[in-house]
Amino acid sequence: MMKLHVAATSPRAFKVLAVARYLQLDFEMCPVDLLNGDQMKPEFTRLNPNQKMPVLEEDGFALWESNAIIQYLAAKSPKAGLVPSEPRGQVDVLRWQFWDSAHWDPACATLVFERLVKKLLGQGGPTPSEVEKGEAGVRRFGAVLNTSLEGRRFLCGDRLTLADFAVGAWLNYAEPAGYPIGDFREINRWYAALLELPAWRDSIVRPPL
Ligand SMILES: N[C@@H](CCC(=O)N[C@@H](CS)C(=O)NCC(=O)O)C(=O)O
Repeated sequence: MMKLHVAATSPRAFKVLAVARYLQLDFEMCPVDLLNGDQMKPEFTRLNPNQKMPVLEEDGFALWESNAIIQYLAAKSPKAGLVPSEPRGQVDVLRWQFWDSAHWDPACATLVFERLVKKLLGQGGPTPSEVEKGEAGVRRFGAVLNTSLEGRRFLCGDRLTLADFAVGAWLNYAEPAGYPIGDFREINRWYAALLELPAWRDSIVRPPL
């Protein structure tokens, strides 16, 4: 049985769980308690030397990096169409996954960390310069996302793909982490459509991280 090692409140875990549920794959959920330092334990470090979740484990195969994990999940159910079959469609999905890892994830994660996680860790209030950096990133890359969504139902066109899961996952924290996206109407319209997916709604776990 495939195992998913996750701290379910994290957007990086969310995308993995939501894709697995959308595809109706069988899996065992193995909770990783980050506050308790589970990620530092030798048995977890053997799965991911970076000591970070999520990790997929199956028959001696361990895969880390959430965007790689969802590619693996999608490859198990090619007919579901979360990755298009033709090359340009495939690289469009990959493009948004790389964009997420390089730009969107770091910007959103900065605000989630400063405004929510620090409180949980007892590390005091947000650092203004970090909040400014996170907000600037969300505004800058959010503008790109907003424009890219114009005239299309989902991020890569009219069909739901992995790109929607990868990029949209961070929007689950838009309100509690105060992302400055109120004026981005396309993003808000798109996110409302994602929330209509049962697999999406069922995978949102609060409280934050
Ligand atoms: N790029 C990685 C990031 C994974 C990551 O940063 N996970 C965090 C939680 S959201 C973690 O496990 N942190 C534990 C630590 O750094 O000690 C991915 O997308 O899978």
